[in-house]
Amino acid sequence: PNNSSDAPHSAVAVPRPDGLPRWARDASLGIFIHWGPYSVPAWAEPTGALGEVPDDEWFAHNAYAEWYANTIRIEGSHARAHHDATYGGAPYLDFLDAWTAEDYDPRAWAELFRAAGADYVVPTTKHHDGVVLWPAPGADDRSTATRGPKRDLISPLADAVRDAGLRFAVYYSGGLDWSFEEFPPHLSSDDVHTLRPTGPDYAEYAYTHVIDLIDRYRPSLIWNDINWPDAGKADGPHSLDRLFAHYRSVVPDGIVNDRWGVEAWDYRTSEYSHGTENESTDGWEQCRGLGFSFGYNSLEDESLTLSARELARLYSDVVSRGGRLLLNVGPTASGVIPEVQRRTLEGFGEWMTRVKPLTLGRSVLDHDELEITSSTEGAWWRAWRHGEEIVIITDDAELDVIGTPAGETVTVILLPSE
Ligand code: FUL
Repeated sequence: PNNSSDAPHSAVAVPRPDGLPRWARDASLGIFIHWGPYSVPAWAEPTGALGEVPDDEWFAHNAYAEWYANTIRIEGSHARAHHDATYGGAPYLDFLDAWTAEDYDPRAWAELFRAAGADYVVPTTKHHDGVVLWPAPGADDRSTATRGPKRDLISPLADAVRDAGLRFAVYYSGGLDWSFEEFPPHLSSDDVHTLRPTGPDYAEYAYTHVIDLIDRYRPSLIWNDINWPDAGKADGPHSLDRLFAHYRSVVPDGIVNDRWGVEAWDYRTSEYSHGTENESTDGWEQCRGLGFSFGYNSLEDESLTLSARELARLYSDVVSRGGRLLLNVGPTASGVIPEVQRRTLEGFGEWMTRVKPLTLGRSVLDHDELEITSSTEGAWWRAWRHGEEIVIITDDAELDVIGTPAGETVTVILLPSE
């Protein structure tokens, strides 16, 4: 961080000098929630995973339903054609008014996440469309508190999540805000980094928002996205330094991710196949949806959604490599977790009742240190250390462990069958 200011707040240290707090080291599963006006059209082309679709194709065919407001602005895109045919080309913010959240039951969500084995929950409080899900200062014209659901959607979730024994965190899009000022649509990753609000007005706006989130909800993690307004990176009344200092004073064991556009983070992130170079750093976290989107995409059926077995495999892989999985759910506009997603979480949760306790205090184990045999060709397995015990997750019932580095006890757990 820029710690050069003389002001007393400049002593803030990001990352924390003593590394990640205990809760974040023990954590292995977060639940991301992308919920917004985009959940009303709930439409995107399921083109593939971020990082696997070429950049010059991604934006016009964006698989992220939460990018709908941008994708429909791209001439000739299928999303534009869909939007024109289905909604007569209506202004995007009409979806905010159409979003009622009438079935929203944060306690049911929190219970589902707890049962899935989650440690923390990260809802979007403002995504790139600029719509705020809480009574954010200066945003009444684009807030769920005044339009659409006509309520603070974040507060009851914070309470429900904490009552279920999980940590509460927030996502905030500091880099992009399509409501704050006009920009041409983003057609490339370069556009994302150059066509964004960066001036002092927006720096103050975003700063005030995140301070408000900290004071109201005391989040255990602030997951900023894309970047931070450049004017807020320098010293001044709305500097990131001040923001971090305030955060540390209100939430002493709170942490921040790595998307502030400055050299300041408590841990690094990856997203689908993007940023995988970060996956060897201490305390890294991979985020992704159950399908190819974060926001609910009604085109994603079971065939495009991870099964409990696939999710268990992904989770085991991440955990074995020292990471955390931040797995996204995309609720419908009415506030229900779609059946395809719920089924996966429930199946996974059953398996997690055995696995989860074996992840607390875990550490990475060099797979070459294990001697494994199987009658199955190319058996899949992942392993980590848990105290004096070695935990092995495999899809192979024939797998046999014949040697461990120090003769430790071995616990072998099979993946769920489907
Ligand atoms: C990305 C965003 O552009 C996506 O919409 C999503 O929020 C993901 C977690 O971060 O950078």
